[in-house]
This record gives sequence, C-alpha cells and structure tokens, in this order.
Amino acid sequence: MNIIEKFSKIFHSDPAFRIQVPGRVNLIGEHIDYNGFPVLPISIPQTIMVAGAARADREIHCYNTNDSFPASTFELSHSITQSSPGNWINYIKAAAQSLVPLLGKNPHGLNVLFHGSIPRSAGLSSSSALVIASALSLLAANDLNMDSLELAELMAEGERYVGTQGGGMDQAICLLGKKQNAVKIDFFPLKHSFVPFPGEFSIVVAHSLIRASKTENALIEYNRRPAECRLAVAILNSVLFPDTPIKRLGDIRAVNWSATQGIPGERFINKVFLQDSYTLDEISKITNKTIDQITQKYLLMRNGNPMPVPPEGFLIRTRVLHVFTEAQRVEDSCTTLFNNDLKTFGTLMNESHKSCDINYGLSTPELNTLVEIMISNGALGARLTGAGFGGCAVALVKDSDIDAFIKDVSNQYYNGYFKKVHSELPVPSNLENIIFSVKPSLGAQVTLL
Ligand code: NG1
Repeated sequence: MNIIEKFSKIFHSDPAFRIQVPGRVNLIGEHIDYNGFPVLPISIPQTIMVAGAARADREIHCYNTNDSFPASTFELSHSITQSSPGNWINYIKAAAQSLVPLLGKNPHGLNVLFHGSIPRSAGLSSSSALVIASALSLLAANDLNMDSLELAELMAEGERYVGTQGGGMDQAICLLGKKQNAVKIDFFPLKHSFVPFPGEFSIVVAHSLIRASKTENALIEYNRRPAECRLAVAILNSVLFPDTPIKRLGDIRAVNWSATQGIPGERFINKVFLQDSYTLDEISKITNKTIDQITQKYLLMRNGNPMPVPPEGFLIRTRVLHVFTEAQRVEDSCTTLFNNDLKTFGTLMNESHKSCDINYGLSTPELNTLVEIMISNGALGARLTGAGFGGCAVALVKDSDIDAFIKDVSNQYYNGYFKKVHSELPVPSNLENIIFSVKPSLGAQVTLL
C-alpha cells in the first residue's frame, strides 16, 4: 500500500497534497554554519514523505507509517507545549509554532501521514527534513507559499524549539538541493550558490552503528560547541575589537583586523588565544565581565538552566582553530570541485575529519575506524558528516568502484571491527540501509493532488 492509500485508510478521505523532503550529506564545513561561515552539503535521495490535507479546525493529527513513532494530536497556537524530549512530534510542533503568526486569524489544521527513509540520529538531517516537511504541509493546508530562503531561516530558528542551538545548514539544503550539484550555503543573511559535483563519482554513506541523538545523549555535547564559540567571540572582542565588536566568528572576514582581510590562520589564533583551556574565572578576567554576566549571556540553555562547565574547562583555542581552518577548507573545496580536482578535494575531506576529531572533539573510535577503513579501501577522501558523536561517515568513491568498496568496507567494519568491539550490539543482517551510495539529489517537492 502506498502513502496515499494509507492516508485514505487512516483518515477516511483523500489527501490534498504530497510532499517529499530530502535528507542531506554535508560534504565539508562541519559546525561552522552557526558561526556564520559557508558550508557545502548535498541533498540525498532518502526522504521524509508526507501525505496531507487541511482540516477545518486548528488541530494537527499526525501519523507515521513506522509504528515506533506513535500517532499524536495537538492544536495550533502561539505557544505549543512540548512533548517529552526525543518525541518525534516535537519537530512538527517546532514548525507549527513558528509558522502560526503567518497563518492568519483562522488557520487550518492538518491531517498528516509521514513516511521516512532517512536513517535517524545518523547525521543525515532527518530532524530538519521532518521540520521542513511539517512546515510545507501547513503552508499547503493554508494555501500559502513562502520563499525558500525565508522559510529556511524561519525554520532554522524554529527548530531550536527542541533545545538544540544549531545553525541553518540543514533546513536550507532540504529546500535548495539540486541534482548533480553541491550547494554552498552562507548565513546571516542566508545565500546560496551551486558547485558542480563530478558525474562519475558518488558519496558512500556508512553508519557507524552508534546513534547520535542531539535531543538525548549528545544534546549537551552539541550545545557546548556553539557556547565555546560564543566565548571565543567574547575574548576576541575584548582583546582586539573593543570598539567594533563582532557577533560571531564568521564576522571576522568583514573586520579590518589585518592588512589582508579573510579567514585568519593558526598564527593569529595562537596570538589571541594563549591557553588551550579556559575556566570561567579566566574568561571573566579577560572579558571584564562577572561570571554571572558570562553565564547569562553565553551559557544558558533553552530551559533557562546554565550549561554545565566541563571539568576540562572550555577548549576555546582548538574550537577556533577548527572553525577557521574548516572555513578555509570549504573555500578550497569549492575551487577544487570547479576545477574537477577530486584528489585535492579528497585530501580536504580527510583533513576536515582530523580537525573535527582532534580540534572539535566530534568523532568516536568507531567513526575514526570507519574513516580509516574507507581510505584504505580506495576512497579519495572520507570523513564524519553532520553533528558527530556517532552517526555516519561518508567517502568520495568513483562510481565504477562502488560495489567492491561497499563489500570490502562492510566486511572489515561491520563484520570485522564492530562485531569484535561491540559484541553486545546487534549488526543488522541487511546492510542496505546502513551503507549505501548517493549522488546529489533534488530539494523539497510539493505536489498538489
Ligand atoms: P545534524 O547532523 O543534522 O544533527 C547539526 C546542525 C547543523 C550543523 C551540523 C554540524 C541542527 C538542526 N543541525 O546537524 O546546523 O551545525 O550539526 O555541521 O541543529
């Protein structure tokens, strides 16, 4: 039974629209979107699919073809109560709450059925695809259209409803993806341009089998990174820009901080950030702010509680080192892709992975092993993708080598390393949804039925 037939069976009426929203692989540019630097993702063929229809009242009735996502109902309002953390309905609520002000006095609610083929908690942006699919459904039910960039910006802010302090990459690529192209996305304000992806290459995506849920185990770890970057901005402003403070690290490109503007290098970073790790007391002395002021301004979580101070202190220098070098790698990647220089692009992917691991603390032993196995089996480049702390690694592989590559990586990682190291965890017998190849695909599609 397809999604349209299933919808009719559940709601006893036909859907009025069908929507498809893709997941994404970020080729390069990790954890720099919220710092205001460009990133380079692609849309992938795995999607969240929706069949929906408007309701006469304000209620949203949500179903999922997968029984592990229980059906739920809520009402459109300016302040929608959250469900328990980790509940899939929160992403639909996030989209609804931020769209309500635009829906007029008597908004239509929705009957909606979701079907997802994007692996969850894998760094492939299933959560933002769900947010965008929900937003497009509400717009369709209310006969409204919205510019893609405006919608992406609104939903980037809207998704923070679930408690994450992420950037705007995922919501934007869901809407802007294009076949055979990567999309260079810049922020504040949101802009994009296309970068050709070579026809004879694919990206092999492989799940490390360690889940990385940003609303559960990885939330504090994830949110700590943007907080450390905000603290870096506070230090930079005190030391270098007391009169023309910057808002985020990416703004440094526009400041006349040296004769040659651009992305600063390691020498600059070492001059400003003299320590690897900072205590709150040290940050307070450098910035001339009280610990309370720093906590209120930089370290509050969505629930109003201060984020825990890590026992090792705030690792600000290496975080900045990652952000600036990664931003430079994105620029260099665009040039290499335009020049069809895949070898150099692969090297940039490898360097990005190392920096994500060593400087930004995003990798795991499993992801490092998977990346090593991918490179030793002929990938031109390999790295973790997305938020990190588990999830997927991706590799750049020539189309003609894909079958052998997937077979060898499966044998060495899933049937070799993973079974040995994690004998307590199951390895799925069917690996098709765990390791697969993708090419850049279309962004979100709305079809009125
Ligand atoms: P994923 O991999 O979907 O959790 C997160 C953020 C992005 C970006 C990446 C790291 C959200 C919705 N997504 O993505 O904005 O910061 O991590 O590059 O917060």
